[in-house]
Amino acid sequence: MILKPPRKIALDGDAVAKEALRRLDRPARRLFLRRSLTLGGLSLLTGCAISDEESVEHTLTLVSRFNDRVQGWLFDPNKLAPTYPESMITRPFPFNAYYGEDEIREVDAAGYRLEVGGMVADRRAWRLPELHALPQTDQITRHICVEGWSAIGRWGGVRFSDFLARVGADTGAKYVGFKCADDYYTSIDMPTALHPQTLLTLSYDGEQLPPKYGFPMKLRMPTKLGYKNPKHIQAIFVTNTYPGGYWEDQGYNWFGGS
Ligand SMILES: Nc1nc2c(c(=O)[nH]1)N[C@H]1C(S)=C(S)[C@@H](COP(=O)(O)O)O[C@H]1N2
Ligand SMILES: [Mo]
Repeated sequence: MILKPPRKIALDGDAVAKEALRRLDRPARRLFLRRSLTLGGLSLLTGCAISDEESVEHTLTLVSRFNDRVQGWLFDPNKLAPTYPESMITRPFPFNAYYGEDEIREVDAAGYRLEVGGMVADRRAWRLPELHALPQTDQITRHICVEGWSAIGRWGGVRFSDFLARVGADTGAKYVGFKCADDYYTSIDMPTALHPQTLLTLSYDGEQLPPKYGFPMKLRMPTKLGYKNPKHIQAIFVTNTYPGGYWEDQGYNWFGGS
């Protein structure tokens, strides 16, 4: 019988530590600035030994989750994102999705029901007119996409904190998750869900939200990057189980603050 030699991986500790440091967000990086981050230090930070390629990937994922925690600690629930005058609205406002404009989802208004689930007292589904009957507000804010563009737009709708209060959400829960009419999904932290500028939007620039911008509804958060703002929302759920997201599960940072 021939015994296979143990798989030997030349792991460049310095390179891994450097990559981890690069992936630490600015606020988290600041915490480490005075110390040099070594492979040993990384193991301490993430609580696991780093010995092969797989654990390198795992470690870098943990670094990203560590970034989430730091962003969560630093998030100020009372600090408002900048708002802009009407004259600064970007026209036309860009479209973006994980598919092209020829595949924009068309959601049927009459049959639409917003499902509400998880840690809420009232799991009744909502029809569009019921959402329009809630107090509405609007804001002109900047949307920042990690693909390298930003644009100013005007969205109107229901303050998400009002909606969460209506459905009797457990605001002590960690996450609010979203499922969309396409294959998109994402989730946010509860402090951001309750932020005064987080809106369940039904309109864009004074008109009913068009399909390209997420009809019938988009969650708009000027405190978060574009990919955290789900369009075509079909279900909202409150949970303590980490729900991830479409891009987040492919390596984008989960907190995604802007
Ligand atoms: N349902 C759904 N929501 C989504 C996406 C998507 O592909 N599907 N893309 C996200 C990304 S990456 C961006 S930048 C914004 C784009 O929104 P806009 O088309 O209104 O500019 O939607 C976000 N929400
Ligand atoms: Mo984006």
